[in-house]
Amino acid sequence: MDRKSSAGRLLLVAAVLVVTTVGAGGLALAGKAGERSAEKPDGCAQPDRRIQLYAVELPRDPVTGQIRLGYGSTPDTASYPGPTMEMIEGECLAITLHNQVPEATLAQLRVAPEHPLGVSLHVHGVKYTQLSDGTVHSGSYVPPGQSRTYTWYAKPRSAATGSQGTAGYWWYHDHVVGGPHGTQGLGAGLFGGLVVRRQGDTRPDRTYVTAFGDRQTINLRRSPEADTCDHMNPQPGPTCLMAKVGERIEFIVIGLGNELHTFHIHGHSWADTRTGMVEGNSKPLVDSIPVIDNKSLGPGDSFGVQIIAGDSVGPGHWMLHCHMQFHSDAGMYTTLHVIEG
Ligand SMILES: [Cu+2]
Repeated sequence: MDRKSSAGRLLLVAAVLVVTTVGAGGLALAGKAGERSAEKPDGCAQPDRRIQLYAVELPRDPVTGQIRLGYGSTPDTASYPGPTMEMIEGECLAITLHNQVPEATLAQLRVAPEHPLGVSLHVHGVKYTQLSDGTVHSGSYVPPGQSRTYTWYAKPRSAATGSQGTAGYWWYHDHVVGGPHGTQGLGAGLFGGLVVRRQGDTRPDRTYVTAFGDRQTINLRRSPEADTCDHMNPQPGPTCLMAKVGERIEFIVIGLGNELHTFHIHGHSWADTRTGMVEGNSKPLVDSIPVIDNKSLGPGDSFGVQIIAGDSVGPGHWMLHCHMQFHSDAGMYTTLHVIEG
């Protein structure tokens, strides 16, 4: 325990040094007019916010015995999926990733002996430079025991330039563990959700990530492991999707792996828009947007859904599942537990 915490302190010191070095380099580059920074995307001279992220080894899967890895805001809170990231358009976020996964574990997951050992952070949807790509290809990964700072920019929408902005529902994941596409890192648990909001967006009361993956899993678990809620006293978490009647619930839905799935919730529906909502009551607008309760999800896809828990249907244990019948039959389902507020 002592050894672990002193190692943690050393890592923290190392991370501070890395951040300082990268920060200084970025400043120097940004100081020269017209020169593009190697560390930061255009429009992101200085991070608005800095956070820490740890990649750690977790206890093995209790059912399959597979190696499990997770990202966490602290080493002790790492999970799969990892912490949900939230950004506002216009924001620039610096994330320092600390690789605490044992070298021997990474070696076990490696599919070719010449592939380097490390973990990384690769993100969808927002802007980043090659140095924050999170690949072996660009050298932007973290060897065991080391740290690296990644910079993400939630570029805003601009009517003037035609830029569509980055608001939406995205995800982040490892791209290095096992092989050049991070397939083994993803399969072990190194993934999480990202939501980029626009100023003025209605904020949900709760956000859950559901990643639909191979072997008929949701967040790498099949039912009954996908739902560990105590029905009398549910505590929200990756394996306990709960809400109070009337709360606005947001799901970040992610397609992992190689197969097609669908996202379906009983008793609830949503508008098929960026946020799952339609603002205003203009009939042409309202009629142009379908209201759905089932949406297809391909590998690498992500989307968001917002619902009002128990809206007109009340409390209950509402099934949430893939509607490919052989997937749901094999355990690709969980429950949204809606309780009285
Ligand atoms: Cu499925």
